[in-house]
Amino acid sequence: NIPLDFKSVEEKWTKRWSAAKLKGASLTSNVSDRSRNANKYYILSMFPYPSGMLHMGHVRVYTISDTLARFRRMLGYEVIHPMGWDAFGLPAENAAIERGVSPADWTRNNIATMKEQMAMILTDFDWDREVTTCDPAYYKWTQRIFIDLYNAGLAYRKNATVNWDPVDQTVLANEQVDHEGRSWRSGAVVEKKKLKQWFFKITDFAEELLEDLAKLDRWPERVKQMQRHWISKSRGAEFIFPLAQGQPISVFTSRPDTIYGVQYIAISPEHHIAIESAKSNPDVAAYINSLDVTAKDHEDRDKLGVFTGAYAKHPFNHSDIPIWVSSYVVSDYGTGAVMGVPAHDERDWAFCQRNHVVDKPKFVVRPMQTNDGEGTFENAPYTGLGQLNEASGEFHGMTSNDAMHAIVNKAVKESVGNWTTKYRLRDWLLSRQRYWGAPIPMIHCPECDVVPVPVQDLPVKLPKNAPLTGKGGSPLSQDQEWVNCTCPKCGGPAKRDTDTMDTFVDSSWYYMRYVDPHNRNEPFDADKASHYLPVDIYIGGVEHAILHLLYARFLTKSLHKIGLFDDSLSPPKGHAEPFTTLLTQGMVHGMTFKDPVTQRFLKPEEVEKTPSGEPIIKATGESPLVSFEKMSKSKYNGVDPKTTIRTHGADATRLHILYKAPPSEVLEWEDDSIIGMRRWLNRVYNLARHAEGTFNPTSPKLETAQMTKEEKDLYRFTNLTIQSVTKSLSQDFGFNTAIADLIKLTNHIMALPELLNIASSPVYAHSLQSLVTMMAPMAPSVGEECWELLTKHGSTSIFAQTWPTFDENGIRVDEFNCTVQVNGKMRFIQQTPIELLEKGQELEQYLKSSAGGAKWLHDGQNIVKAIHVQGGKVVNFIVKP
Ligand code: ANZ
Ligand code: ZN
Repeated sequence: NIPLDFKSVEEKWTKRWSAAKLKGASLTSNVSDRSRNANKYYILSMFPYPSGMLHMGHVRVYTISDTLARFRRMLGYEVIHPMGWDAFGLPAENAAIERGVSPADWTRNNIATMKEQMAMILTDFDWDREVTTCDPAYYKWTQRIFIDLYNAGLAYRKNATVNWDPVDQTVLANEQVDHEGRSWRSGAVVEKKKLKQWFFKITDFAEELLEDLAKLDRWPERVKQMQRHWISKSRGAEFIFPLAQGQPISVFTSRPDTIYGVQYIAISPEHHIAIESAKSNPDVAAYINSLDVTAKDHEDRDKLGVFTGAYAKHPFNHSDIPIWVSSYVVSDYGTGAVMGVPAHDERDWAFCQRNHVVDKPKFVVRPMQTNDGEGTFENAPYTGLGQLNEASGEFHGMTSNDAMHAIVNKAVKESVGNWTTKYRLRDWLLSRQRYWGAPIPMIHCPECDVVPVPVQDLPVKLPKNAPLTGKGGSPLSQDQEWVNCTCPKCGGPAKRDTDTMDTFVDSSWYYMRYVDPHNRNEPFDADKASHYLPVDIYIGGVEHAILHLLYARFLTKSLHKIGLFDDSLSPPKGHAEPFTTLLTQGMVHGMTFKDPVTQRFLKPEEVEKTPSGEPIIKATGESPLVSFEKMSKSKYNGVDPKTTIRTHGADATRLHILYKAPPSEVLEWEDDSIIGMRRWLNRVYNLARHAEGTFNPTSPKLETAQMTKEEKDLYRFTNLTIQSVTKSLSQDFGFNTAIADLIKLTNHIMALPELLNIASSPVYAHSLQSLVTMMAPMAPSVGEECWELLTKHGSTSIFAQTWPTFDENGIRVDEFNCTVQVNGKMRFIQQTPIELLEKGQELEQYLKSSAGGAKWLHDGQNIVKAIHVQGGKVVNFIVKP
């Protein structure tokens, strides 16, 4: 056996592949012939941010998508497997601020580095489809899409209280603020600021985005649940509370049965009545002003409120209801006003107690069984459903559910309310006061207000000279030459919008650009989009479950709606969903050592291994605590893909990634276990070397009649392997089981008595060919090398081979007809596996447990003996009565 020199094998094939590509993909030419009329298969891995460093997480995604792409091509699909760069965003701008390099140069260099790293893991991306979001040739179309959405009424500008990140000096979308009120990127506590901002009307699609989740049967349930929760649909009622003068206040409630328990109304500080009231009421003004100052301690702020001095009328009993202002009422949910029912709502209870709104909660619903729950503020609100008490007049005695209907019916009749549906989903705020993004292609004219940049003037390129300081809002506004322009409508002096778009806009449509990346007239050709979309499988991190995946769904639906493409050509019809299957890969965790005494994380060099392989701390001789955790600098548990590939080779690294855990689970990285994959590659390589010169490629299906018993066995084993590996790779992404199956096949081949008798056995050739072919998508360079050894030099690439087909005949076990007699009388004929011929007792047992046996040879009978005739083709059971 010769050890495989993986380094030179990798180098050799990387060179050959790129040479072949340069010559016009001659390497896989017969693949494209084969797929001319085939079904398309669009494999997409989430494009990376060009940070300059490929980490193990990247290696994992790209290994998965590359394996699937090679596999599907061999199956005969027209595969597209593109790659690009999510290249706008803050790190480039921060690098510019810190180190004075231009964001464009920084990004370009990082892309070059990462491209090399991607080549190191032998990925075969369609580089002719590459897109880079910071390239004017790309963001021209991002801007065009913005204008299209604007023209369709799906982009609009409004004054809004926005989330302001004081560290990154920019506005954040709601989705980018975590539940503690911190920025997803900088971690800073987010402040509130009032700014005029651009929004996409994602709320127009709230129902569709929610409904269509049901169609995504190949998405992880967890991701769909997170989206459902984010959109959060709520059924309830709206009630109108008239005022002595002016517009009435409308409230949204999920509990119309508590209408008689209303003791106050609370409106958000941004409600027009609050703003109006602040003009004449200094207390209200002071309260509202205090909100900006104390913006940081969310908690306390939301418990306080102020009485406006005004009253509304209860819609049914016309009693006076005091109107309060409090920031616990969210301005952009429901109607921005709530009917306060302290007796039955936790928050209203707490609010009343803290601000002394009323003396005593008014209970209107009691639990069905008991009288519990009524009392003073010393007790607790009763938030469950139940039965209405005498406080609800004509509804006294009804259950909550019945009362809700009766009460809303009455409200409808009296025109003071109705059923309604609300969503928690907010419109997508996309203005960013940063430099490194696509400029918003709008012009502000003192005469004409907002005017889109004419399409023929796109792209609005980023100015080269904007000062980057990270302080004080939009850098673009500092470049006066860039800002001042002419109004396209009236020709007067005007100014450009100085904000850039949220980078999530760039990434919400990149997979559409991939289908037609060089189009100079439109974002993409409608027919091409209809052909290639939706993406068949999308692979990426679960951290994008809401933001990116929801935005992408919204963009697909809105572009579909305005007619940029028609998905009716590609199944499933009328889908308007971007990604059919979603595979969320798990994280890669690194081996982490901790000192059990000091609890300090240990560097790998502080730990050594005993001869038996146990880790010990060099300094103390003690055993460290060992765990697997998310890789991080502070835990010294990072693994650099480059080092691993240099030590073990790209193929072994890929195999290890695929073998160690199912793709959606956490992968615990252990360098040691790569050795197993190297050994396997070595074995396959040596099998191929042994067959060099004598191997003849075989037809996919062989005649079993002439085979020896060993050949039949091998053929059967091979076909079972083909069947299961094909299923693993095409249906459940069980790469680990596929590899395990292929290792078993390798062992089976190696255990054959006559390893060398290859030339004479097409069955053996078939097995070897199948093994090497099925291994190739996962271990491409060793796959090629083996194939070249087998087929001699100058032949075509293994990736131009067709995937082995499964031969149903090959797994059929041979059978014979056994004639069964009882006391010499023929009773039944039983199909019996050939192995049981001449196997006295085993054969008898098999016949007894057959259907015929159950009838004629059942337990109660006393079988004395069995006589085997013709070596067992006839069996005569002698039974005593
Ligand atoms: C009266 C009431 C009585 C309520 C009761 C609840 C219990 P979901 O189900 O999440 O949609 N609410 C309405 N608009 C609000 C806003 N803008 N800011 C803060 N809270 C608001 O929640 C609906 C409930 O949340 C509504 O029903 C309202 O309080 C409150 F026993 O109205 B409820
Ligand atoms: Zn104008």
